[in-house]
Amino acid sequence: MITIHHLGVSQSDRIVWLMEELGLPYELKWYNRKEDRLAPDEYLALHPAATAPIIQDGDLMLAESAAIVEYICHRYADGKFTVCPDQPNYAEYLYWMHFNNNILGLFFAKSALRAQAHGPDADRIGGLIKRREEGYYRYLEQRLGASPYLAGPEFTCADVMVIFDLTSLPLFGGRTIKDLPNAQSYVQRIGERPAYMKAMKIAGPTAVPPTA
Ligand SMILES: N[C@@H](CCC(=O)N[C@@H](CS)C(=O)NCC(=O)O)C(=O)O
Repeated sequence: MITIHHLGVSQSDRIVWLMEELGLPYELKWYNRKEDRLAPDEYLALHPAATAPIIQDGDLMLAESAAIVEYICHRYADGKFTVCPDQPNYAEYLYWMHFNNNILGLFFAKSALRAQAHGPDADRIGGLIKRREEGYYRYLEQRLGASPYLAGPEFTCADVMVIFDLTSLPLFGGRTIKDLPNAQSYVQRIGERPAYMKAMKIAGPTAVPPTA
């Protein structure tokens, strides 16, 4: 059975959500963040990349959300929620599967810039971050005006990948979607999915760790 090593208030909630969507069994191991909001040493020791999420499947320890969701869907669910190269929306699927890393990259750059607000390159880097952030969210809003889900008419792993950026990242100072009506309706639509509601109760940002 797959073990999800879940870091509290983190992107690993998307793996819980995926397992609930697929109806697959899993074991959840919960790790609280430290006072400084970073992962505890016990979590960092799980994998050389030391990022959340991490899953364990037998001897395999796998990091990186996009790799994890594809791995689970292909290995345990006959490719459900994925899009194959011969399908018309394959390119859209790929793009939105990778969107999360763009947003995360900007989020970390913004956080670093906030800490170095008066450095020599602050204006130039700040301008670049703003331009790229506007571009990503402009495209997101445009896409969700044209399509109910990111990869096309059906719910896929691309949706599993992106929701965290729109719901939880703002809790850490990331960009909100208050000015993006299509993105807001999309978040609401996803929020009504029973598996999503269940997963957020178990592992979402306001969930509490199970008592041992
Ligand atoms: N691209 C990676 C990003 C992983 C990542 O940055 N995870 C954060 C949690 S949201 C993390 O590990 N934070 C804890 C820390 O670095 O101390 C993925 O999607 O898995």
